[in-house]
Amino acid sequence: MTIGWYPGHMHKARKDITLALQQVDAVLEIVDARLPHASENPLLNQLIGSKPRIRVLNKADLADPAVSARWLSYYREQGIPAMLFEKEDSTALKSLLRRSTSSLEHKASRANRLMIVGIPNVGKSTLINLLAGRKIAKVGDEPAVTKARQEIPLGEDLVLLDTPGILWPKLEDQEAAYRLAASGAIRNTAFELGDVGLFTVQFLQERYPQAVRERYQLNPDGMTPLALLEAIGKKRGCLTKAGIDFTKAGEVVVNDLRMGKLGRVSLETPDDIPPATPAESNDPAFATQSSDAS
Ligand SMILES: Nc1nc2c(ncn2[C@@H]2O[C@H](COP(=O)(O)OP(=O)(O)OP(=O)(O)O)[C@@H](O)[C@H]2O)c(=O)[nH]1
Ligand SMILES: [Mg+2]
Repeated sequence: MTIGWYPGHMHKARKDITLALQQVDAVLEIVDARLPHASENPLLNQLIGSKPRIRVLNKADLADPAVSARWLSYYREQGIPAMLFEKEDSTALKSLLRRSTSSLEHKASRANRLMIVGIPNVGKSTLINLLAGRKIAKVGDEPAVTKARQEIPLGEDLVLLDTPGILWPKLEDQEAAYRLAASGAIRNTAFELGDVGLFTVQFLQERYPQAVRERYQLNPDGMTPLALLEAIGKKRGCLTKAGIDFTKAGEVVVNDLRMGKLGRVSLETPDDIPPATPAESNDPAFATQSSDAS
């Protein structure tokens, strides 16, 4: 099944972000630390252009720390300012605030404007609330909670802009689309949970077999991914009159992954970045960050 999700409010939000960016001084681009490349939106990349920005690898508490360290070195090599973040880390919050305001000069005419952008459900509004020190932006454990841009003044000199999470019209890389779906960035009704559950089970078998043993008390060695999903479904009572309910079994695995019940799992490493096709390397929508951004 081909996965894609680009509802009308995202199209509207994209237009709104494009306009609002004209008045923005710096950008925090939030990606998911478990899948930093798949969760990087090429549309936003194009829109942000050369404005100062920091790529924030959020939900680092759910990602495999060894893999996160590899991502940080990868971005360092690429000259992309990036940092790991998780909502409980107050030291990282102070450092993020310091880094994101360091490039901003005081303006007599208006406050500086810092926009937070990223895919759905990646933690933008949570971060806004942490930066603001109060619960001002609506947060929720599902994609598309924020439907419209919101401006939050932080003292006299700074305005934070929360934005709706956006994806892009066609998810060309379907492997990446499955990672996005597994992570929670795409609404569950936009894909088949059985398919994404199967993808997740296969991934765990390959990279985190110990997590399967510990969580489900099953030995995944030598099993097909389908047999493993079936065994998990049987253990968790995901049954219909006709046999195993693969949608429910898929949901069990995907929810366990999203809630960190399988331990700290990264869904991709820098080695998983597909080589750019010639079309992509000429297309500004796929351009990586310009070197003058700090
Ligand atoms: N484990 C973990 N969960 C987080 C972190 N940051 C945010 N979350 C959770 O992620 C979910 C989504 O958070 P939001 O802040 O609403 O995400 P958003 O990017 O604003 O989402 P949209 O507005 O739908 O685009 C919530 O359940 C948060 O509690 C984090 O650092 N670690
Ligand atoms: Mg939000």
